Amino acid sequence: MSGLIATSQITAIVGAGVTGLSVARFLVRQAQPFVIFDTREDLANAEQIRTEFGSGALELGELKLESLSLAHEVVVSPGVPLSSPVLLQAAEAGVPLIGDIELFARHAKAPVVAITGSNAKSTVTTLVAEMAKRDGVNVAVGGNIGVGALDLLHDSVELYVLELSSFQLESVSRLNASVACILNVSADHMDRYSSLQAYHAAKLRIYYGAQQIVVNRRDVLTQPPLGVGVKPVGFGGKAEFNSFGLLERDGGTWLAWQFEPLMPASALKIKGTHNVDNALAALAIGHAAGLKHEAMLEALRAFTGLPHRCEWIRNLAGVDYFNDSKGTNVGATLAAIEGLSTDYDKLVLIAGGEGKGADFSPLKPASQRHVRAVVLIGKDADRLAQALASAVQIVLAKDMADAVSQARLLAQSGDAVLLSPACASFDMFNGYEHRGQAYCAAVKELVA
Ligand code: UMA
Ligand code: ADP
Repeated sequence: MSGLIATSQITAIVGAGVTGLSVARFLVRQAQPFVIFDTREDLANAEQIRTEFGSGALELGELKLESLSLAHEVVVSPGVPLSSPVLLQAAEAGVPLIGDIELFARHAKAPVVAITGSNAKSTVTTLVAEMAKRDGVNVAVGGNIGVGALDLLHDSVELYVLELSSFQLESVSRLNASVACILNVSADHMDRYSSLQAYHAAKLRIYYGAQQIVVNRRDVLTQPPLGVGVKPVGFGGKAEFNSFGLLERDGGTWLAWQFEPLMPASALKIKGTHNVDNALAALAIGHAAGLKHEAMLEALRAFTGLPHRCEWIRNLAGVDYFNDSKGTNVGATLAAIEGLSTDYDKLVLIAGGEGKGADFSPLKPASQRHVRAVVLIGKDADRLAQALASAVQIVLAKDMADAVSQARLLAQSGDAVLLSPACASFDMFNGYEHRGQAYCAAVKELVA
């Protein structure tokens, strides 16, 4: 480790992104020495990092075992697979590999609400944080939602609400959350995991040491492993004991705690039946965290949703246009199709991009039922076309503007056009926000 004295007290931080820099700031506060490693030789903010943390605090280029094995601990960023050969060698050499969430769990003094799932994490995390605020709780929200968890640590915080990815959970030994929830499990990141079981196993780590557990009653993969010994609170499906579910009242559907109606589903501003599930999940998590029902219901009534998640953009010629650019895997797109289909005659779906090794075939039955036509873009357009062949009309588009204009021609009054790609965006865009913005711009440019 050039620039720092090699002692067993040095922490190696792998990755100089949001996580790595939050770890560095944390270690500065703890007066602990560290070196940040990043495999990108041309790291754009390298000089800024050296100015902030010292000239010897950053090493760029290939990770080397000689460097890592001098550390007493290696804090690995979530985007760096623990299965990288050099990390495996470091672990074999006896150097503990941890993540920022493990460090966070060691130091957080207030209760932690931990939320994972293949989809709906950001929506539910934001909702729970809004509920806590309405209840007068000083809440800090972060994790996979874009804010390093260690940046949240503060003595004044009364409740932490963390969105956690499978990548972050892989490197946690015992989170000890006050409330832990897996919202749903469907295949994602199959380019990183050897199987759905391996991905599922990473998600299940959220339950280790949890005082309360919230599960999706309609998704068996969200159940804790045998032996966890905590009776879960449930959400989803029909009203049931110890659960937040749905019941019919006065000709409408109501969100309910056990058999007590709380509010009509129609009072939610977020669209689609999948968002009704998200509201129930947030209620169950907030309830387990001890939040007052009244405050939680106020938050639900006010919440208009996050951008790029089944976000209504405009109506043109009797057709509603939705931006669900954050639908980056098959499960998300299925939920968006099924969630919106109840309100429209048919959908015209815009999909495609970088498929992350996904099997697209589960989209076929829902497309057959609810989709008039699919307009495909991006690297895996052909794989999607093969998976959906014979189920639905398929059109290929050269870019987003072309996709939107083709979708407009295909949609009929009473339909909705839905961008929900079931893919990551990096083959054509800088991220899902960029892709969503390109879609919104093209939709807004359509002339009446
Ligand atoms: N890097 C290496 N070697 C590698 C791979 C990456 O050195 O082999 C370096 C990169 O050059 C870069 C840094 O590591 O400088 C990036 O680290 P990272 O990919 O772990 O990303 P962070 O910026 O630390 O952001 C991470 C999460 N990103 C990922 O898990 C990929 C962010 O989630 C999260 O908000 C942030 O920590 C704070 O917790 C984003 C995400 O895409 C939103 N998450 C995935 C998802 O939601 O599907 C899991
Ligand atoms: P995440 O943070 O897990 O990616 P988001 O709240 O950002 O979750 O939503 C991402 C996408 O997941 C949405 O754009 C939508 O396509 C899909 N989605 C939302 N709610 C659900 C749900 N309850 N089940 C499955 N998919 C969902």
